[in-house]
Amino acid sequence: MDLQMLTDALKTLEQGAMNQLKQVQNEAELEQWRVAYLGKKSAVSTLSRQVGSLGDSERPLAGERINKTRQALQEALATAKGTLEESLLLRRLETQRVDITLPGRRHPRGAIHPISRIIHEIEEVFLGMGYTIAEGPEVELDAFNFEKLNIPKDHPARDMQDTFYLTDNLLMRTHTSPMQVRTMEKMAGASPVKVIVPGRVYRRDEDDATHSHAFHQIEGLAVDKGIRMSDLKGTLEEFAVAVFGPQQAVRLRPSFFPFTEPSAEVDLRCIACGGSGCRMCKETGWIEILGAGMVHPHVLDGVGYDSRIFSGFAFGMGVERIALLKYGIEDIRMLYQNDLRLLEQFERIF
Ligand code: FA5
Repeated sequence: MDLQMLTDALKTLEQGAMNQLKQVQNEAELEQWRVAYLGKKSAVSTLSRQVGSLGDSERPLAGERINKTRQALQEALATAKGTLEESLLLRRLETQRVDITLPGRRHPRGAIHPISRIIHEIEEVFLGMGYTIAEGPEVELDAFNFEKLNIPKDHPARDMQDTFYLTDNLLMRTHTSPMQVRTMEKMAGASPVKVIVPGRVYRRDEDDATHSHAFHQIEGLAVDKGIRMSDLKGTLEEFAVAVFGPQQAVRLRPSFFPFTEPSAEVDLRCIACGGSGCRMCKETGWIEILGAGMVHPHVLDGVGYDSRIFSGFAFGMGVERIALLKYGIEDIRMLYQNDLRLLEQFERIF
């Protein structure tokens, strides 16, 4: 081996390396190339170990040429690496392209159910009139649902409110009126009482367009000295105007409830026809929404209010009926079917 041979070998080596580098397609191949041409066992390393066998005058020159070759290879490696990374990045950008003009993914958001909505709305109206809100049990004692409301066992009024019994004395409440008794017993003769009670109630009614076996009521109760029937009417008129608008009117018809005297059924002027008569109001111009009356003296005395000093009014409204009227829904069953086509019409509040 002399300097000339070494120089030729380096030249061939460099040419071969450069040609091969052009074929490199990916990082693994580039690494193989690096190990082959610049690694410890590469041809360059082998040649550099042979420098020792050259004469003194040739050795520095040989070292210099070897270094030059190594340097050329290293530079080529760096350039190739840069090019490769760039092309890989371009390929990735091409395949993983993000279309920023695509519409975003919609996250479904809930809306308040029309029944809850109308309950909230009615609560707001009565809170504004100084009422508080209470809730009572849906599984109720016969005593509260009937007896203390002046409906003894075997009273014919029970027929109108048949229900689901758990035991002889325990039943699914048929109305929110038991909360009249519970509230007054808790207040034990103190006044004034002004409370509304929203909640679910149950009856053995056949389901149809206006009846459900489970539905909602809002009970109202006001007890104080000197409360009169005109207070009841004024309160209900204010409620009707707040929920249905300034044109709304209410009508009281004589009725019977064992726990109120006098008693009334309260009608709203028909929302659909404005009172002229249509299918919705069965041509009467009015739609019944609640039962009401002056709290019966027996009930007051039974819960510790002296009926010679105190008087009060109470009402129980059917929430579904009010929702049907307010939102123009034709069948009460639509409120329970969870059909999104109906529910999506209500403004999303969350
Ligand atoms: C009562 O339930 C009495 N507790 C109301 C009351 C309270 C009177 C306080 C006096 C003093 P009634 O059975 O009429 O009354 O029902 C009241 C309202 O509930 C009805 O006007 C109606 O709007 C609604 N309602 C009654 N039954 C059903 C049913 N099966 N499905 C849907 N709504 C009903």
